[in-house]
Amino acid sequence: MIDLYSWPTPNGQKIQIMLEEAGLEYRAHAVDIQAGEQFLPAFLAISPNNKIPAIVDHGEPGEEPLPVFESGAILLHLAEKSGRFLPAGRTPRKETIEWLVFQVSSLGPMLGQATHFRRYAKAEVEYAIERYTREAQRLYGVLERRLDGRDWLAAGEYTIADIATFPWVCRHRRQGVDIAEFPNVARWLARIGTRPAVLRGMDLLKDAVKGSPMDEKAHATLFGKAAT
Ligand SMILES: N[C@@H](CCC(=O)N[C@@H](CS)C(=O)NCC(=O)O)C(=O)O
Repeated sequence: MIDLYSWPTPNGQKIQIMLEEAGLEYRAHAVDIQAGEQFLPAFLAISPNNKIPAIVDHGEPGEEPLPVFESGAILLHLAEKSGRFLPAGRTPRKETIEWLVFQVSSLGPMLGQATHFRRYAKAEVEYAIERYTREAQRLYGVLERRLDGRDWLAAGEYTIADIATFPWVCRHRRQGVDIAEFPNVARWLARIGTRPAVLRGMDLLKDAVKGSPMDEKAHATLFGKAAT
């Protein structure tokens, strides 16, 4: 059994999708990051960077519960546990890890900044909007070239690299990206977006969000002094 601590943001949804795809048994717990639940000591004990997602894998009977934080580490852990979505061959495994790391270290942080300055920043900072929107468009160009003649990002099959990337790229509008300019990416999005496990993973915990508006208090919790 796995305890999942999440919130339906792109980083949370990666793990929600993976658990659904791999058919692993899990219990989902909402961590309301807009209400500051990520700063509670019990959550910090599993996720010291006060961010979702995190899991506790209870493993086999007799094993110690294993906490894991950072979405990339969680995806690798779940892929190894389930034996799915991380091919074993030398080159396919290397490619999958490369595109997973590209997502967690380049794509996610930059698309996050584009969204922040376009949608959440209190002041309209033109320089930051331009800088991060341009960077988002450049990164979509990287994906577009990679998906030219390929159905999947790595290894010639659906892997944790695709699972990690999908919940970020499906939010292209708020990142200032016109997906029509990236037809290979648009086709890849459509290919993944109809998978039943992806739909279930994307929907998980959505009801919890309905009771947690993104108001002044939530903004201060996420982006104000409390967040430092
Ligand atoms: N590098 C982390 C990033 C996780 C992350 O940024 N989580 C956001 C939601 S998408 C969060 O928990 N934010 C709450 C906060 O910063 O206080 C990962 O990939 O797991």
